[in-house]
Amino acid sequence: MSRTALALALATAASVVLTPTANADVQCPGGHVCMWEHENYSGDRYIFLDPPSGNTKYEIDGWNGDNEISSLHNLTNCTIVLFDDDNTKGKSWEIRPEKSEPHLGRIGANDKAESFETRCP
Ligand SMILES: [Ca+2]
Ligand SMILES: [Ca+2]
Ligand SMILES: [Ca+2]
Repeated sequence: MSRTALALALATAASVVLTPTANADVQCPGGHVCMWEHENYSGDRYIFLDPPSGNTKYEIDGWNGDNEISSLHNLTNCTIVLFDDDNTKGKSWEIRPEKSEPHLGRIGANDKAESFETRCP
């Protein structure tokens, strides 16, 4: 290996090390809304989406997420509104743009959400 190739290889290795290496299961890339089964973005990631502009309603699956969501990443410029019941009905909780909530219980919403709406510019 030439000196240049070695330097390049080392630089590549260094950049790989510097890249955030979060567990794939807890990943939520920029621009996405992610919701997890457990607190601190753990357990199953039931919701993973890149919401369009405007207001969009979503159903949380009855077997995979209803009354189970415990933490949420909102890496968007949208307000996320969680609803206690299906069809965006019932009590609601607002998550502001670029806000994440590792303990939805702090706003009284642990294991409550059954549907949600994204309100984007
Ligand atoms: Ca839960
Ligand atoms: Ca509920
Ligand atoms: Ca639901």
